[in-house]
Formats: sequence, C-alpha cells, structure tokens
Amino acid sequence: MILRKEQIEKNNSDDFPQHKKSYEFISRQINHADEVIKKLIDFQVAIPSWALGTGGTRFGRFPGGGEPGSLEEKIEDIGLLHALNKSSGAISLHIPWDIPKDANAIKKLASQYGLRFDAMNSNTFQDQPDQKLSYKFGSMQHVDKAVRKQAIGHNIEVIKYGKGLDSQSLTVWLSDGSTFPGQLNFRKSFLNTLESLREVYAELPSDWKMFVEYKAFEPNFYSMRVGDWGQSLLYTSKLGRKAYTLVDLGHHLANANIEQIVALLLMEGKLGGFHFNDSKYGDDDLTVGSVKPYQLFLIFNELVEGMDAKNMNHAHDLAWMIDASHNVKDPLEDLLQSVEAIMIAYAQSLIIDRNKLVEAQNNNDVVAAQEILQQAYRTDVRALVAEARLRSGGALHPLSVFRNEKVRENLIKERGSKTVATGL
Ligand code: RM4
Ligand code: MN
Ligand code: MN
Repeated sequence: MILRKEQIEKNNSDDFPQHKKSYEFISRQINHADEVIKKLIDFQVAIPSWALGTGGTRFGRFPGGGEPGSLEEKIEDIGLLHALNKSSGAISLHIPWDIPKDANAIKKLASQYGLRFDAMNSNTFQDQPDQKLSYKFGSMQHVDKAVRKQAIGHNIEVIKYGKGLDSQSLTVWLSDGSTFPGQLNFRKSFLNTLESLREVYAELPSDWKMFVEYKAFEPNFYSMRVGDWGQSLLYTSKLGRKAYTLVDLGHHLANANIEQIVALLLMEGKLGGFHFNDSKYGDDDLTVGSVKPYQLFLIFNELVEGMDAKNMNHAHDLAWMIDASHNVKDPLEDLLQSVEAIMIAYAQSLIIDRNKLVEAQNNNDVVAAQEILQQAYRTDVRALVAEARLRSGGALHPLSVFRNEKVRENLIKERGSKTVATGL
C-alpha cells in the first residue's frame, strides 16, 4: 500500500485549525522555533527490519495480520512510516533475516520511498539451518578457532551485503558470554573476541564505522562478553578510529545512569549510535518513551550538549536507530509512537536554556538547575514536531492518519492475515 499525498493533505487540512493554535502558542514561548524545526526536519531515525512484525515473547506470539513477508514488503512498511512522519528515512537490516538478493533492485525500491540503508546487523546469536558449526557456546569468543572463523566470515559477508546497499556501518552485537561460573576464562575469551573483531575490522571500508553493542545480561546470565560500556570501549579503543560503542537503552543493569554513560562516550569521541527502546525490567524492547520519558529527555540533553561541544552534526554524526519489539501493539503504530517520542525528547533538549544551566551549575544552584531542565521537559513541544512534519510533507497526526486511512486493514487485504515476518 502507498499513502498518497492527497490522503495526507486531506487529513492535514482537517487537523490544521487546531494545530495552528497550538503552534502559535509554542512559537511565542520560545524565540528560535524555526531553528528548532529545521533540526527536527533533518533528524532521521532508522527503523530495524526486524521490528515490523509481531515479536512475541518466549511464551507465545500473537501475529496481527498483514505483516511483511519479504524484504520488499518491509521496505514498503517503512515507506509508509516515512510518508507519515518524514522522520523514518532509513532502514537497518539484519542478516540473515533479510538478505538483499538483488542489491540494486532493493536500493532502487528503497530510494523510491526516500529511504537509505543504515547500519547492517550481523547475527551470530542463532544457528542457521545450513550452518556448519554451532554458536551454542559463543561465536567470536569461542574456544574453537574454527567457530571463531565462521563468525568472522559471517560478519565480513554482512559488510559485503552492506556495500551493495551503500550502507556505511556494521553493528556487532554478541550474545557471547557464560551462563555459569567457571564456564569461561574471562581473559582468554576477551582476547579471542578482540582478535576476531580485529579480523572483521580489517575488512571494513575506509568510510565505514563499526559499532560494538553491549548488553549486561541475556541470553547468557552469568557473564556477557561485551557486558557493559567499559568492555565495549575497551574493544573499540583497541580496534581503532572506525570503531565506536553503541548504546541500546535496554541493555543496562537496572537504574544505570545512561545519560552519564552517553556523556562520557561522547567526550571520548567513542559514541557511535543508539538503539532506542524503553523498558521497565530488562531488555523489554518497549515503545520509546512509554515508561521513562524523563530519562529519554535527560539522555538527549547530554547528546545535544555533548555534540554541540564538539561541533557535531546532530543528524549525521551519530547513528539513530530504534530497536524494539511489539507483542501487543500493531508494530507500525508502535513505531510511529516511538519516533514521535524521540522527536519530542530531541525538541525538548533543543529548548533547554544552556547559558542559564551553565550559570546554575557554576553557582552550585541545584534548584535552578533542576528548574531549567524541567522547564524544557514540561513544555509541550508536540506542535513544533508536528510543524516540522507539516513543512516536510508529512502528517500532522501520523497515528490518526494511519487509522483514518485504514492502513493495517489494507495491508491485511493485500498480504493476508496469516503472514509472519522474519526476525524476532
Ligand atoms: C539484541 C540486540 C541487537 C539486536 C538483537 C535482535 O538484544 O539488541 O541489537 O540486533 O537483539
Ligand atoms: Mn540493540
Ligand atoms: Mn536488545
């Protein structure tokens, strides 16, 4: 299904009178609305190819129908999201869940929807049917060199697929680790992993980045090989200037101060990108901003402050991706909500009174510092985000257009109610 321009415009004209009032109100409150809107328009969040179907839990899965059954249909789905919000202009692929058989055709299709290919994701956390050796006891850390070689080979193949699509980065997330004490020699498994990563790194084109994603727990429950930002930073520092740490919001131990981690990685020039999601307990992969929106805002506060301190381009110098899974919601509606939450947090962080905050910090005025942050956080910036969408041809209210235009119903009609997307 393709959403036509006229469909979006029709909805926008119905919604415009209310929007006009809200927009006039907010643009009087802040003095640089146009500058903020410009940044919002530029900011794009990549959608993962594995988040377009129902994820399920380890107990069950309840598919909702009309799920994309092929890479082409996944691209079509992201095209729908992007037509609605104009902020989802990129796709992040997982190999082997989404192998582009004809790279040029896939690239052409994506560009018709205004999409580019963001980071490529490798997968050595599952065994594939035609695979020779098992990853049951790890991949890049494995005690058997032959298994490590296989994992390295897979990552190099992922780079090859990525080159064909003009992607410029590889994300490596390892499920390696140990589930019981004594199972592993920490030092040896670290060194094995480093050696394996180095072999992959050596194959990285000069204009590519390699992201090393960490995760504190799961599927291994005693130790994870890349368990935290310290270990990821060790790897990325040893690997070289093309290697960066990737932060997934759901991959920390409970109550970790993620905003502080982000600030320091940025300071070191080693923050590469983000996997946005939200969680209550673990790697819940819930809709961004649904549980801890203030934390999301505090993270964006550090991102904007840290990127500005280094004169970085907000839209292009870090990789912004969603990594979520949907059990009870329509995946596309969930993703619309996630992108909206990201844009809101970003917009709020752009309206923080930075000079006043520095002054409060220098005066140890704790009360003022809190007031300044919360002043921004409690400002309703939704009309700014909507205005950015309007100016770039998107919908004032993506979610209501999705429902008014019966997008899911149409997808079910086209694809059937029993399709199952590859991925989680
Ligand atoms: C992991 C991690 C990776 C993602 C897989 C599917 O928990 O977040 O980024 O590729 O899940
Ligand atoms: Mn992730
Ligand atoms: Mn995860």
